[in-house]
Order: sequence, then structure tokens, then C-alpha cells
Amino acid sequence: MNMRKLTQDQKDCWAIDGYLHLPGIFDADEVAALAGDIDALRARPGWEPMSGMLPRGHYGWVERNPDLDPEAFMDRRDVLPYGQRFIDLIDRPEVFDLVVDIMGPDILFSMSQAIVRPSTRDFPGYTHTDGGEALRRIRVTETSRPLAMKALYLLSDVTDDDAGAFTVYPGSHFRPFPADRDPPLGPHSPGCVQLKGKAGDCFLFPHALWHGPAPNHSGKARKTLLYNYCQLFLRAYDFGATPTQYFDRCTPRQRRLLGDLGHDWRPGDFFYVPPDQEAVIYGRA
Ligand SMILES: O=C(O)CCC(=O)C(=O)O
Repeated sequence: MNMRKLTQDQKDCWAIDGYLHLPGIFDADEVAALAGDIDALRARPGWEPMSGMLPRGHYGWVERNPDLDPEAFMDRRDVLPYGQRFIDLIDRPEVFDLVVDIMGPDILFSMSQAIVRPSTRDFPGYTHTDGGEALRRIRVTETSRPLAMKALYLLSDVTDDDAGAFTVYPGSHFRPFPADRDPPLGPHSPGCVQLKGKAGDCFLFPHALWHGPAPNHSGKARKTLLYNYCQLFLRAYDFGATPTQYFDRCTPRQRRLLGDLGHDWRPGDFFYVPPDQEAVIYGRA
């Protein structure tokens, strides 16, 4: 299968700024369908942040989001079980092909997430890297493949400042970053850029890039889907074990990305790749 490759301009953007803006991945119908899918998650059980009850960044099981208003805050992890559209987004060709071009074929799908950022004066935004405390202290070089990266899909237009934009510090994945300032650097600090985009656009960025949400004073909620990928020797963050329960709804490539190596687990797995890895990921299997 012929997979898409980064253009030279995209390679330069990735190498220098550390992110890519891919406009128009979804058309208006698909945006509406996915936004509807996200709205429907609120009433269903799942993983959501448990502020104050668990270490920061951990999630707890809830029977439903406390607020059923589709414009209210929501941060739902592991959206794959909720529907085929969420599963099929794992290897959406217009985006996944570029992920493979950037990361190589020996990768896992590590995490999915649906976030709604309401319009509010109470949330100032924040800046962080992904992958927690450990990955924050690892910087790969310009010529290295990333350890992990993310696709952020916008399901709302973000055309103004402080409308819940995804913000980045371009190039920060290659530089020491003053992460210990008090107050911490955030979406209004020098060097931070609020990325504008339309519903249906996607942003790609490595976990090592300093980034985060801007405040949202726009009067409407900003909805996003986030899909993460990591090198095969790392691990997925959404599952304690390979999520076989929805394998019957996955293609062979999707199953491989979810950790199905084609045999029961044995030591050496994920460290050395299965012989058919490239054929499966490049879609020839
Ligand atoms: O835009 C958001 O709401 C969060 C995005 C982000 O910071 C992340 O995916 O780590």
C-alpha cells in the first residue's frame, strides 16, 4: 500500500517547530458525527479525572460525567470502546500515514481521549509535556524519531486568541525549558503560540513539545479528540492489558497497534518486532 509521506515543508516544520497542522481531515458531516459521539459519552460510564482523590493526572471510573450539558467540561479517557468511529480513527490514513513516516512502523497506539473545554473565566490554561515526569527529562535529537507523539483533532473552530486554542512553545522539544518557574510558564508566557484552526483540522506533535490548552473566553466550548502513538518498546497508557475485548471490531492493523502480536505474550515481545510488522502496518498483510 502506498502510504503518504511528509512533504519537504512538513519535514522542515516538524524538525524546526515540532508540530504539524493538517487542515480539513474531517468534513462537516464527520465533525458533527464525532462531536455527537463525544456528547453522548457524558451519560455513559468511563474514565475521567478524579481531582484531589488520586495523584495528579490519574483517572477514576465514573458512572457518568457530573454535567450532562454538552458545553460543560469533560475529559474522557479510552474512547475506543464507545463506537466504531473511535476505533477507525486509530489509523485514519490521512493522519496515520504521516505518523508512520515520522515514527517508523514499530509503533503502538497508546491512548485516546475526548476533551471539552468550556467557555469560562475560571480556567487559565496550562503548559506541560506528555509522558509524565520521565519523558519530560528526555530530549531526542533533531534527527531522531520521537519516542511518542499525539494527533489532536479539533471538532470546534478556534479562530481567536483565548478561545481554548491548543498552544505550543515551538522548538521546545529540543531545548531545556524553565519548567520550575513560580508561577509556571503558561499559554500567555513569551514564546507560546496559540494555534488557530477549523473544526476537522488535526495537529501532530511529539510528547516532548511543551504545549497545553489556552483559556477559553469565546462563549462556546472547544471539543477535541486526542490519539497517541508510542514506539513499540514503550507501553500504552490506557490499558493495563492488551484490550482484546474489542478486537472483533478491529482490522489486523488496528489490532497490531493495540498490542496483538499474533501469539500469546512471551518475553522478548514488544522488544523485538514480529516478522510481519512492516507488512501489517504498511497495510500489505
Ligand atoms: O487541548 C487540551 O485541552 C489538552 C491538550 C493537551 O494539552 C494534551 O493533549 O496534552
